[in-house]
Amino acid sequence: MTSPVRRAAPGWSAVSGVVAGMVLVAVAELVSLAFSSSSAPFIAVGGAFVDVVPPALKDLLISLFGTWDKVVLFGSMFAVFAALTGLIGWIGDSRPRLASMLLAALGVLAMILVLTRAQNTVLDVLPTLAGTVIATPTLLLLLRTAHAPAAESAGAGWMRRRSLVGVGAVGALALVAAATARGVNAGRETARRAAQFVLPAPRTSAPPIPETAQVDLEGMPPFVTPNGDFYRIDTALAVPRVDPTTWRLRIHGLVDRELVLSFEELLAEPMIETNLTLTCVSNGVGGDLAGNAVWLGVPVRTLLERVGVKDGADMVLSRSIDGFTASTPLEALTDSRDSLIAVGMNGDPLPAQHGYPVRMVVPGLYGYVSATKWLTELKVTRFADDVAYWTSRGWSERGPIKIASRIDVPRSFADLRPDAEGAVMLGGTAWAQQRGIAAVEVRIDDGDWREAELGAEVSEDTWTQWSLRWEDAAPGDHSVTVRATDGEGEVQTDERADPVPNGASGWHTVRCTVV
Ligand SMILES: Nc1nc2c(c(=O)[nH]1)N[C@H]1C(S)=C(S)[C@@H](COP(=O)(O)O)O[C@H]1N2
Ligand SMILES: [Mo]
Repeated sequence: MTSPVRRAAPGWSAVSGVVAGMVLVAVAELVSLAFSSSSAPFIAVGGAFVDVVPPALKDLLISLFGTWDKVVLFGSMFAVFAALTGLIGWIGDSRPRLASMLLAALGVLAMILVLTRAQNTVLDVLPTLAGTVIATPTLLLLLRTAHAPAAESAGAGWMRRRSLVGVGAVGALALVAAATARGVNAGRETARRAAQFVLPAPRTSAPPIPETAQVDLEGMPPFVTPNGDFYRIDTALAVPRVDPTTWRLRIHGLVDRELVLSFEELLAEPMIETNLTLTCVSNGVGGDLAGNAVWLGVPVRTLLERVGVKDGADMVLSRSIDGFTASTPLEALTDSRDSLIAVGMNGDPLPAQHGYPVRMVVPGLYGYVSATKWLTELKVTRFADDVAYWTSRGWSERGPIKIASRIDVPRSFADLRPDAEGAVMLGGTAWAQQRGIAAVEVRIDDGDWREAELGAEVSEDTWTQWSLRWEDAAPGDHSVTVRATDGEGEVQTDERADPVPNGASGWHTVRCTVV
């Protein structure tokens, strides 16, 4: 039998490529539901990408999209993947065999990246392998469908190509279903596991938060950030799911006695509670990548005492189950501050996104050098010998938090209506963990600095809210600028610095109009 003469149809062939690519991802996503989330090719490839992104680009993405960065990343990956597979389909219009090889090569590349992920094993390539094995012959079939026999009428051709659209639709549906199932699964799992343990009572409770810590002004953030509103920054594209029944914390390195703790053993340790404001080094001037919570956990100090730190150590490299690492100066974990191996956040077990079941929190240091989530390992070491995740990507090896102050009310470009006496209320937040906030000053336009009123200070490690009654708010456009002074008398500098490499500095200014 000779095959009939077929007309080229590059457009439809490109569509075939995109559809076959979708089949690959959909199958892999569905199969990966039975494996770990990091076995899904999109999550693995995205994760690998995140690991090689230069710090300036990461910083730009976060400043542009904030915590939407992951959505943007997945969207862009999808667009690139569609373009690539479209190109492969287009090539397949004249060279179908080459096209199927290129698609298989894409699959193999994804499998290699899956294997590079810290938490993956060889088995985790199976989802992508299944997707590739099914998608490659599918592409050949679809390419044949795309090509119309020369004798065929336009109507008959459309009928046949409808099957192409059909496969595409089924693929898209499967993808959405797999993604939804993953989300629902993850939520259920965490809820189920969280219900499995009761937070122990602290030996020392955090001091109660006086009502006056909260400035009573509409638009002010809550003094204690609810868990659901707490900013989230990490390199994990799928939230790692850690099973507390098999979880272990290993403390090793320059120690006298290595220690491996189970979750149960950790919970049996005396726990303390602290009020602590976490801050991200990527937070720009006036930004909201900071949150305040009550943390429950075991002081790192007591565990380090137990293992016995050897002379010469000056750093602890904490490691997450997903391979992320942070380098914390040893001193910050052994001095009198309350650095914690934390299990509780605002009275609940840690939410999955914030490190369930165990994370570290350290007063005074940016999160990237201290606040390791999904914690599994502490290695006592030296800065000279080990380099942490972000340090190898251009950020400083040490990250003490800089003084910051922010205007929360009004928002930029707000229209303000003065009260009966011609005054407008302003408010905001300031922090300088480990030093505390001694004063906040506000300047209207080029006027003199005015002393703001401070909300009650809860601890030197928590943020302080401030307010100012702007008495003579004249109609027109104005700028409002804020600066803080820390407990050691250091006045916040107006010198602008980008977040890279060790945190932003500069004064926050908001423009507004009094009407
Ligand atoms: N495993 C892991 N832990 C991590 C990170 C990460 O990428 N992976 N990011 C750190 C950074 S940069 C910050 S600012 C804090 C943020 O903690 P949060 O998401 O609970 O606010 O987590 C830290 N811990
Ligand atoms: Mo961060």
